[in-house]
Amino acid sequence: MKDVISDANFPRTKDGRVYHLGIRAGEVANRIITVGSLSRAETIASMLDSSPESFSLYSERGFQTITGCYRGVPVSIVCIGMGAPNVDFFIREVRECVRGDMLVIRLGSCGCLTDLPVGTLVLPKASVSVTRNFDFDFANGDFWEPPYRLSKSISADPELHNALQVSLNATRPATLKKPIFVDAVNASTDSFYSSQGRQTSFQDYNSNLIDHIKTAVPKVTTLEMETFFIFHLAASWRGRVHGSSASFPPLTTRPVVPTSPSPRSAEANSTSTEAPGQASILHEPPEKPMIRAAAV
Ligand code: R1P
Repeated sequence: MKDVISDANFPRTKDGRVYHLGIRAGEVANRIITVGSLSRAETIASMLDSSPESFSLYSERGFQTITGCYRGVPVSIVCIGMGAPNVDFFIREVRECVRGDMLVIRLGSCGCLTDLPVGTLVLPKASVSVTRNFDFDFANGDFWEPPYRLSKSISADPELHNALQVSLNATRPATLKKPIFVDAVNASTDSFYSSQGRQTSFQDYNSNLIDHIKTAVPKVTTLEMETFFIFHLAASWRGRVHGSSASFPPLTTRPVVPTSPSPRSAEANSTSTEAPGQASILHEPPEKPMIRAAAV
């Protein structure tokens, strides 16, 4: 982005545009639906009033902001892509472009850790985060550090959560027979792979992670990558940012987590390309309990 004013704390262009979303005051509404994919943003935007004409901006950094009115009420749809860093750009930069309260609802997809039917709409009342512990020695194994950390839980904004539930119940087409589930806690992860328990070619020490999350977090139901970070920032900003979330489990009711043999076990057993000692390096020590059980 050109012509950035050199304010290291909060860079903007000379005409007042925030650095990553590319918008400025007047181009984003206080009521925001955030999504991860452009097609989802466009589908929702197609429901906006035809007049006044919507504003739309796709930033150099890949954030799409569409602002218009729904039944006369100003609303924005912001496509942020995935993960905590993008949530951080989104919440902080929009916060600098609006006055008064800022209401954020995430509409996204998720994995489901229970036997809820695929297509159930889940509105989590709280979320924890699951993050990779960078102090754990992933190359050699580590008896002293846990490979993942679970945070304490943080609640959705209760008023927005209730309003969303009431509104969805009132407006859901009768043909949609799947329930809306609200007695749920979400877990947001910092990786789609390691901290969601997927077994890949990397040594992630995560074969018992899903079971650990289910044991440590009462009512944990969904697994995705943004909700916790929205709830956390909303709660941090002196009560003027309100966050809620609704997710659909799109494909499976439970992530597939093979227990054995894992790809790296197979790798360890294949001696042809191993350096001396590599098999023992690949030996996985018993995983210690993750550091903190989440209190929900
Ligand atoms: C990973 O594939 C993405 O899908 C889920 C996760 O939170 C992550 O963003 O949500 P969305 O479909 O809403 O992006």
